[in-house]
Amino acid sequence: MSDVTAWADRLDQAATGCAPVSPLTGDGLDGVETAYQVQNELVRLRLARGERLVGGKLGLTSKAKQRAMGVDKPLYGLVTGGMLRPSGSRLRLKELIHPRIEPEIAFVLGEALEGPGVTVADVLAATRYVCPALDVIDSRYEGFSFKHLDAIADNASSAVFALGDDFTPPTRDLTLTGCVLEVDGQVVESAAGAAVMGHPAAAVAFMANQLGLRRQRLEAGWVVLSGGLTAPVPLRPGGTVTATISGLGSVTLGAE
Ligand code: OOG
Repeated sequence: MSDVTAWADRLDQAATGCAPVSPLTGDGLDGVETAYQVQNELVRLRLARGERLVGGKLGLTSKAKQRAMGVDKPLYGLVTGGMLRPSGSRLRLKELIHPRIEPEIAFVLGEALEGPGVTVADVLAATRYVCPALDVIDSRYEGFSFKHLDAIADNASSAVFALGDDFTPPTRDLTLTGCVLEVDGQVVESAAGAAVMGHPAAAVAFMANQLGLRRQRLEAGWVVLSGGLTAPVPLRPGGTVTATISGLGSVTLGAE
């Protein structure tokens, strides 16, 4: 068994068994390409269990997120249908390791985007709708502690996500679009769209251009989560988290 397969199996078992593992960089993971190969294998295992690829997600695209995790470079992951929950759902915390939740702007693509050279304008032209999203991240590493390569291999800590019920064409200025994150009705974080790489569509362009290097692309119909606008907050039993994004509506998840 190659290192890539063994590392992907280790992360997959950590997720399915809710038992965190030590970072792969401590076990010789070296190089961005190998880390994305582990990610691809991890996603392949989910697809082999009958899941469907529905899009992508960015990670570590805002200073707030980079500071919170001590990692200063963005990365991307892939999201499957099994990760999607309707807004208003309650998650069972015993099915997760140590989940945290963060607000994001999601893009629903009407056309495929293939790098290199994809710009913010290209992303906006290819986008059919934007909507608010909550991204539940659940690092498979002990103590939620990792390096950039570990998080790439772990598919950007992806676990569960929810989209708001309203889908809006991308006509407003997303740099100035405000976001408020509430836990049990109390505001805990806030940000403007520009917090994500100066413009959330720049994060989508980054993913398309990175995929282009690996002869992959963002497909028409995919949803792309552009990365946490704020620092993440822990998801606690009995808690309800709501993200409201100006002009786009809101999205809620609870935990039990
Ligand atoms: C890795 C990336 C998570 C984001 O938006 O920053 C992410 C992590 O922080 O666990 O999706």
